[in-house]
Amino acid sequence: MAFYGAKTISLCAALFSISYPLSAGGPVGKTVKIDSETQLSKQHIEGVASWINDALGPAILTDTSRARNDYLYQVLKKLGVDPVQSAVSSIEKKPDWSVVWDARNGTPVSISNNSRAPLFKRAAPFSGFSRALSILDSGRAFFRLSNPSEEFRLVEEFADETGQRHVRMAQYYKGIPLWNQEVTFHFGGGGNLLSVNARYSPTPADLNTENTIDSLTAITKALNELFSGNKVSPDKSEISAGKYIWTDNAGTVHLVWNVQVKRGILEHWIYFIDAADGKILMKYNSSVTGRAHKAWGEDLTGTIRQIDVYFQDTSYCLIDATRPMWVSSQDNILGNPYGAIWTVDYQQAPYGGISFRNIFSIDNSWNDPVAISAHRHVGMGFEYFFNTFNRLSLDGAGGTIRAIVHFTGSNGLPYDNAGWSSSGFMVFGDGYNCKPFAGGLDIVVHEMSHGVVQYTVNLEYVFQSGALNESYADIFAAMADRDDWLIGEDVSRSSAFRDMQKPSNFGQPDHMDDYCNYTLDYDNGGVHINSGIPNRACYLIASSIGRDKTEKIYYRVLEARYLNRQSQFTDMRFAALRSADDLFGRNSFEYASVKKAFDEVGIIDSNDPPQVNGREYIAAVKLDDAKRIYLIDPLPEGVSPAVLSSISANSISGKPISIPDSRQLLFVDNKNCIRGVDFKSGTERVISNDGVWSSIAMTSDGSRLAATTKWADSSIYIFDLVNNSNSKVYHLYNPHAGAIRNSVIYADVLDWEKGGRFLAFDCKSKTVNGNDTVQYWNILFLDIETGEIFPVFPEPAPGVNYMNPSLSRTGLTMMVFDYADIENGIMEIRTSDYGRKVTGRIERTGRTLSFPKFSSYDSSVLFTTYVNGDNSLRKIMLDSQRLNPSGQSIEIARGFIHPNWFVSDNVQSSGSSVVSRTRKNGISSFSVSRLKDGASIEYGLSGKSRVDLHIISLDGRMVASLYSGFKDQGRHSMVWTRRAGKKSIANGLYYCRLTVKEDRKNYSEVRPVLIH
Ligand SMILES: [Ca+2]
Ligand SMILES: [Ca+2]
Ligand SMILES: [Zn+2]
Repeated sequence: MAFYGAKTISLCAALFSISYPLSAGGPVGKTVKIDSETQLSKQHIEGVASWINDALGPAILTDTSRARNDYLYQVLKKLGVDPVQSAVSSIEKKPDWSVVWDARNGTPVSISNNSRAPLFKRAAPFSGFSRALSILDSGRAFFRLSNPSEEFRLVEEFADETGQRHVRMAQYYKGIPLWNQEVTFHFGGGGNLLSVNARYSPTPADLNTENTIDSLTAITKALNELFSGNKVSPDKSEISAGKYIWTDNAGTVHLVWNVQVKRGILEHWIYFIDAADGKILMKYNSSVTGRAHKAWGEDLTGTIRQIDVYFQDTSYCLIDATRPMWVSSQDNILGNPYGAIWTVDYQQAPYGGISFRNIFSIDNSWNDPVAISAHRHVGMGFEYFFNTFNRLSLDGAGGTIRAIVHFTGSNGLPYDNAGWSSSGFMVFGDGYNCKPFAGGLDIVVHEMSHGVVQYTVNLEYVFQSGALNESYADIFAAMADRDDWLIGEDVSRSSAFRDMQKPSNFGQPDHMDDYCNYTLDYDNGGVHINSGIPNRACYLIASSIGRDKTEKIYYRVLEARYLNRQSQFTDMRFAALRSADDLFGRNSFEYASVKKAFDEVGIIDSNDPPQVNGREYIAAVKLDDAKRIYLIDPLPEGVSPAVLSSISANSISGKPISIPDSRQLLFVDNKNCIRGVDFKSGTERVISNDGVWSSIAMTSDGSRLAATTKWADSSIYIFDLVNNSNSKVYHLYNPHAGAIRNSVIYADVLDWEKGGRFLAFDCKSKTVNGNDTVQYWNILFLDIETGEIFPVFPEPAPGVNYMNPSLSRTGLTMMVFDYADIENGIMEIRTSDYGRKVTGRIERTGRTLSFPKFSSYDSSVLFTTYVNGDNSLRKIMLDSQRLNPSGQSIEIARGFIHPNWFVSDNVQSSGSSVVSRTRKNGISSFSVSRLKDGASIEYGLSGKSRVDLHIISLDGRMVASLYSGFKDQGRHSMVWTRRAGKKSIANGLYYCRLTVKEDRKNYSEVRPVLIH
């Protein structure tokens, strides 16, 4: 048997010679390159690029995800300068914990345990405060504190009804309080730490607390400023001063005099005056000038309701400042409140633009029932999400919820609808065909839920993903307004808008067989129509397991991000099942109920992975003498491995294979040439016969190929296959502050971020440690638009190596990589979400580099490890955060290395896609022409059928039924005028929908019609 990498393990040998003698055979090592200063010329690169372009054909360029790059750029920029980089190494020791950091000062603001906390039946007596102090003390470096027990004082400690114990502490330094700096610990009944939330400062050790101005000087400063040019004397004012350590918005601490001046009943000025030089650092009129009040007013049902309003200056307005998200000190409450529920008035202003004003009352009497209903219903919606899911506001972060009432439609009439704006507010019209929309709790929660969806999985508002967005809005609407499954029953002048129990009551399909394949110009592809199908699935689940469990399953899908922006109905099935699995287990009745419900509406398990035609396969290099590439079926009952390449792959390189799309596989052969294998035809060809290449990676749109050479040339070569003259050599450098800039020796593994602008790579670098020159591996990002290089991790400590990065396939800021800490003998696969600055651990790999790769949907990781003298190709499922595993790894095959996932429809898959279902249409013709106050309609039928003709508003509500009944084969026509129905329809654009039922299947077509 030939052991893989016999010549290539010198790094490994070097790595492990410190703590591990390298055993015979040995694990896969890192690339060793020829020591050479050789560099290819730009001219040469352009030549290669044009060969590749010829060989591959034009780039597909369908990917529009470049927009993400700005975000990624910001993330990377921050990584480069952020003091919280050290987070990675601290939390690496505790992979069960997630930490969110204060970007200003590098302190943790949230620490939470990812694993389920053990349950304790009875609370054991313990002091949460001393436990909290000892945790702070044992993690001084992590918390950035020097002497926690002197720096924190207890504010309150209490146990709640579940037995959890909560400890709130205030921060001090040398006995001086830090202004509003707090840390709160939460313990389970057994004393186990559950979570921590905090806003505090690192110990301000550099702060000079001596030689300050005295309090009188500070007070004089404040009064001079406040009363300058003012006739009112300070005599009537209440004045106090106290010494604090105050943190400004940039996170810098100052020793200050906090001077407070109360003047009259409306002013309470707070000054922060630098105790060193008397400078006024900040001042504001505290919220004492305004106060939350209760008020009463009549709502749209004629009932007197209690609401929460806000008093400031001389009047009251509809700002609810009583919610737990309310921010106590803010300076523009009437203009832009934080953490409020804020109802404002559009005043029926002309359509277009957003102009609104506060709804005021001088004497706290209220006489606008629309505003009262809106304010109250938004409050109830807030409570629904907060009490049911502990969700703080729509964005989950306490953002103000804005509702605009008395909105105007584009036809100049009162808006006959309600809406959510992606800018983060809701509008409610007073209605024309309908009653004022704010009067429906389900309508209000429907719009709020669009906000919750936007701030979580942000489903794109077209076709199936849009229908899922609509469905989610209806689902929470029906959960908050829990007495029925109707939507809009309190607003509609007939019965309702939609019925989740029986969607067909309002012209919606309730089974995939009746799915309406509308084009984008009709209701964004039927988002308000086809939502009937997932709506009914939800209803069926709830009728089996109850609403309480159902809403938890649906909310977890959002919270765990089990859907993507373009998720389809089948993905909703997978997501709901996954969520039910998390909450109740795979063998539970709840799981089975979810499955049954989706089956019943025809959203079936198609065996197709979501969003892509085809299945996931693996291509890997077989570790025999020939080292050819094989196709491996990851399914347990799948086909056995089959040869893909006739030529040996370059197994010395860290990444010899790149599969940008389902068309073909590129690889570097053992002569350092680039070759391609076409999946469809099976043909193999030479793409570059240069004989110099080592690792390759192509962008998913096929527009760029990155490569390294066999030389230690400190370079990455980018072939731009769209614009050849942009092909370039990037000379690598070390971006860490204080590092030797030209200390990068060579790069090995390459991987593109989904958008194709940023390339992650690992590189061998050198550093000086005392008298020794030490070599180590690190992971960096190259921005190919600017040539800038960003670090992902802090400069590795001695003995630490970051290697073999693989990035998220779906556009998350996720990376999976090999981590080797030689000093401490740790070798493991780790994950990092460098956007959120959290890390996880996948698996310890003993002494093996694993070359991990995300699967096509980031749901699992593929890697190799060295087991019993052979390389085991393994797969491990990830949890919802994609940070930690959700189970044990399983072996897929033996004797393979360098695995790569890809999706192909090349091999026959066992199911058919739900969305691609084809069917014949019973409608042979359909035309609608406009008449004054109506329309003339003509249509043809290919057989005797049941026919429904409806007028539908732009958002899919049926506003008039023109005909329902059977019609014979042939042509039919009718004239309809709007006065013919019982109720009138406002001027505007509508759709005429013709639905034909044949063989128990509905076929629908729509035509626009202007009614005027
Ligand atoms: Ca109701
Ligand atoms: Ca309802
Ligand atoms: Zn909606």
